[in-house]
Amino acid sequence: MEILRCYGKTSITNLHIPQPNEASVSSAEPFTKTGKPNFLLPSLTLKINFMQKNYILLAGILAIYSCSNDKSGSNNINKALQDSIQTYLNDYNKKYQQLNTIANETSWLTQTHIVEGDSSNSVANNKAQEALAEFTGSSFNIEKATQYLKQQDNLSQLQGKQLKSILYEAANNPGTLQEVVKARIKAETKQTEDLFGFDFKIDGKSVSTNDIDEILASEKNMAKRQKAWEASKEVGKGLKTGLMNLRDLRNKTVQGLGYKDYFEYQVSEYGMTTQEMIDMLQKFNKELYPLFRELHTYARYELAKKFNVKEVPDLIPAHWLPNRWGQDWSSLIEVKGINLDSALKTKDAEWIVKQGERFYVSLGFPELPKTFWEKSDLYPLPKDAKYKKNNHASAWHMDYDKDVRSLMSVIPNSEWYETSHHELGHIYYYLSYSNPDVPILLREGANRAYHEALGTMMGMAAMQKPFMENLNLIPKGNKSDEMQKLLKEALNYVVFIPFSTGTMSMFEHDFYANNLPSDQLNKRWWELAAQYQGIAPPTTRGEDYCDAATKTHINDDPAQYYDYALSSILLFQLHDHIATTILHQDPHATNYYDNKEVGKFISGIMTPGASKDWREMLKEKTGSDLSAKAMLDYFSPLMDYLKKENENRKYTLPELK
Ligand code: X8Z
Ligand code: ZN
Repeated sequence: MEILRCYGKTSITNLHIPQPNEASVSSAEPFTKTGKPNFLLPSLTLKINFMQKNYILLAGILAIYSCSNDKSGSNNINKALQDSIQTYLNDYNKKYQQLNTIANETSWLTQTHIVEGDSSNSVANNKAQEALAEFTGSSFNIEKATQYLKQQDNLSQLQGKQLKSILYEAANNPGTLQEVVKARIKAETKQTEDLFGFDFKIDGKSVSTNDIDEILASEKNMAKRQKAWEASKEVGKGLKTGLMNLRDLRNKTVQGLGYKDYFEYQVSEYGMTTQEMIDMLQKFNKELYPLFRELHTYARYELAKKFNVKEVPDLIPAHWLPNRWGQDWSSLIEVKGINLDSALKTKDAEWIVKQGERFYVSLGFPELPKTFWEKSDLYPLPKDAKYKKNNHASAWHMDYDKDVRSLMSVIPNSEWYETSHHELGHIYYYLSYSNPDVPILLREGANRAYHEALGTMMGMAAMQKPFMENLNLIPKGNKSDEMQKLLKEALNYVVFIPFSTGTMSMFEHDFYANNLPSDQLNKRWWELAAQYQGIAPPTTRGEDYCDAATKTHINDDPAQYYDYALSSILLFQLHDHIATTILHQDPHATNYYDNKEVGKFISGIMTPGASKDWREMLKEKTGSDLSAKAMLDYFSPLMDYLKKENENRKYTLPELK
C-alpha cells in the first residue's frame, strides 16, 4: 500500500549501493581517481529536466577550485561539494513531496470510492504513481545518489541517510525497467480494487467484514461459523492470478538494482540481510514458544468445551477462532469486572476515535488538525452505498506534512477501540516528524516496526484496568481476576507472534525468495499455519483457493509483515520502560493518562523520524538492544497458571528441543 508502504529508512551502513554493472546505470563518475572533478564525463551532460542550472553552477565552482592544489583549496572543494549535495537534496525532497502528494490523493480515491466498472480513479492513480516512479527511479537520481554517496567524507549523517533513501526508492522503480514498473503499478492498483471491491456474501446476502468478524466473535452454531469463515476466504480465489503476476513484477523491479528478490529488498530497509531477519524472527518465536504452547493447549480444550465437542482436536479448526486468520484469540475470554466491550456498547463510533485523540492530547500531543476530521473516512459505509471502500484500517500521510488522514470502518467495540489507538499512533508519528529538522525523505519511522509499535502500545495502555477506571469505562475498585486479564492479553499479543514471525513472514519469504510455485500456495500456507499457529482449515483447501491472499498485507503491503512481529517485541520493551522508569507503576496496571513525561518520552521517539539510527535510538531510550525480555517478563506469571490448567491435558505441539 502506497502510504503504509515504507515507514523506515535504512541505516547508513548497510544499504546496498548499486554497482555500475548491476544495472544499466552509467558507470561514468564525475570524479577521477585522484578526486579531481572530471567535467567531460557524460553524467553531467545527461538530459536532466530539473536542477540543471545548479549542476552547471557547481561545475563552474569545482573547475575554479580544481586549479588549486593547496589544503585550503581542497577544503573549499569539500564545501562546494557539500553545498551542491544539499542543493540536490533540497530539490529532490521538494519534487518527491509534490509527486507523492498527488499520488496519495489519487490512491486515497481508489481506496475510499471503489465503483464496479468505473476505472476513472484507477486510471488517474496509475498515472500519478507512474510520474512518481519515473522521478524516483530516474537514471539521473540513481547516478547522483550513487556518486555522492561515494563522497563519504563530505557527507553529513543526514545527507548520507537521504542519499541512501533515494537509492532505496529508486530500486523499487528503476527507470531502466520502465515497462516492468508500469505493469507493476497497474497490477497493484487492480489488486487493491479486487480485494476491497469484493462483495462478501453469506447465503447470497452481502455482508461486511465487520459482520463476518461479529459472527466469528460470538456465534455458537458451528455451521454458521464455518459459513462465515468460508465466506471470508472467497475473495482469495480471484486474487491468485494477480498475486502471482505481482510477485514476478515485484521481484523483477528490485532485481534491476541488484537485490536478489523483493523480500531481501524490503528487509534491507532495516539495514539487515534476509538471513539476519529470519534468524531474528525465529529467535523471538522460539523465546515465546513455551508460553504459546500452553496457550494453544488451553485454547483447544476451552474451545471444545465452549462448542460442546467431545473430542479435542490436535489442531484448532480455523473457524473456531474469533479472528479470520487466527492471529488474535483474545475475545475467547471475558474478564468479569473489566469488560470493555460491554462499556463500549453505550458509546458511538465517533466517541471511540475522539477518545483516542483525547488520550494523546492528555500526554501533551496537539489536537488533530481540523482537516483530519474533515478528510478522513472513519466509519462503515451505509448499507445502501453504491460503492465500496478499503475495509482494513490505515493511516495516511498525504503531503508529508500536516495533511494526515485515516481510513477505517469503526464500530463501537474493543477491537476498533484498540485499532483507533493504533492508527492515531501513526497519525501522531506523522505529525511529530513533520518539522523543519526532518527532511521530507526521512519523514518515516526510526524503522517500520517503530511506526507500528507506538500506537499499539497506546492501545494496550488504554485497556489496562487503572486507565479504564480513570475514564469511567469500568467502575472504580471493582474486583477482577488479574490472571484472566493477563490471559486475555496473552491471547492477543503472544498468539500474534507465531502468526507474524511464522505463517505470514515465512510464507512471504518462500513466495518471493524461493519463487513458491502457483500450485503450492495454499499447501504451504496451511503447512505453516499448522506448524506455527497449530491451526487447520475446516475442510481441505485446494489450490483453487488462495487463503493467503485474503490477508490484506499479502496484496498491498508485501514482504513486510515482520514489522508487526518486531513491533510487538518493541512495544513491550518501551512499555516496560515507561511503567518502571517514568510512572513507577506495575507494567500490568498502568495509567498513562495525563502524564506529560510519558508524552515527552513517546514524542522523543517520534520527532526525529528516520533521521536517527533505530538501534541507537532504542539503546538511548531504553538502555538495551531489541529484546523479548520485557514481553517474557510481562507474561511470565501466566506460565505456572497455564501449566496447572493444562495438567492431564494432551499437548499436541511439540516440546522445544
Ligand atoms: O494492519 C494492521 C494495522 C494497519 S495500520 C491496522 N495491523 C496488523 C493486522 O491487522 O494484521 C495491526 C496489527 C496487525
Ligand atoms: Zn499500522
